[in-house]
Amino acid sequence: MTPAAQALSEPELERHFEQVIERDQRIEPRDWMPDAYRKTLVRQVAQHAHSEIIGMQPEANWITRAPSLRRKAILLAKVQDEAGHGLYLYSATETLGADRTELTEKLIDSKQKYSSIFNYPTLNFADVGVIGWLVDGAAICNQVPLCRSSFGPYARGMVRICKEESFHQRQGFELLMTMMRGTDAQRRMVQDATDRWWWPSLMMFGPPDHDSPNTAQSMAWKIKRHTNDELRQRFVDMTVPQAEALGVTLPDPEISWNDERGHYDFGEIDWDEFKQVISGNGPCNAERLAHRRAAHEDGAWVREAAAAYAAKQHT
Ligand code: FAQ
Repeated sequence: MTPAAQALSEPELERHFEQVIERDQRIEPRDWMPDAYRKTLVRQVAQHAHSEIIGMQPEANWITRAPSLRRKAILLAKVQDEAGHGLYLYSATETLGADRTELTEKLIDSKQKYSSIFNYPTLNFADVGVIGWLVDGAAICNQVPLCRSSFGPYARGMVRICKEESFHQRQGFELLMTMMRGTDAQRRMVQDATDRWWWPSLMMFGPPDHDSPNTAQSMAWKIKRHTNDELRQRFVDMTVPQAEALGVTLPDPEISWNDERGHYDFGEIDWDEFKQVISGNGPCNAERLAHRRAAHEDGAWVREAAAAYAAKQHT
């Protein structure tokens, strides 16, 4: 807190915070903020960071089996980008006073969530393309508005992350276009991957608005700029024409243009499946966490060596 702010009473600080939000300015780490604002940001940003790190696993599964050197180099770079996104986001939580080691422990002890989407398996190489197209596509739809989030470090981090995610989405689409121009077997692989990833991609946007405990307050604080359902609709509207251009069928017979609403209608999401996945019972939850836990333990010597080296610099 600046010396001038230190002289203000709590109600005055609160009024100042509200004015900053009203004027669409940014809250910065040293500014006064309500405890609940800090807490919800740490929750959302940590969960976002964990998602980027756990999200490396499904695609990394294909690095050693990529069909060409070019595809391997692209995939390797993409997976490394996700690690970078995790690091920017953990840094943003540290500006809020969180401790990255503690957050990692909460992740591997299943005390904090990560995105439901990364609990599904990647069964064939078309999954890599479909993750780029649908998963990065959904991530961009959700994250572009976060570039205007009220907390400065999060909003600024998101600008760079979104640029990289846009590139990821295009690489996924390009891979799928190439496969769709290939053999019948390749086209079947793309359709199969689309069938498996479509519904989980819609779940990435979170529960429906009437069942989303955090949305109203996060919107009032301008952490979130749109509701879960608004962003999900935006994603469907953007993706249906892309599926047509690719020549794949989205696995939902209820998708149809609604002239009156000016949007595509779509079918009911299986919210029971979503609840199962976020409570740890998805197809790959146990595998993803076991892998993350093992990587953490295997990296203990690196952390110790880095700490010893840092201590030496101070003597
Ligand atoms: N999965 O009240 P709401 C990526 C939880 S990054 C798991 O609606 P909120 C890049 C929620 O946390 C993908 N949990 O919550 C990439 C809350 O739990 P809690 C990650 C979910 O925060 C691509 C409870 O349900 N992106 O893909 C999910 O207002 C390719 C109630 O929900 C972000 O994290 C879910 N899908 O809205 C990487 C973006 N949805 O803590 C590798 C930032 C909800 O109260 C490869 N986050 N929950 O127990 C957000 O925009 C928001 O946090 C939402 C949820 C929209 C995800």
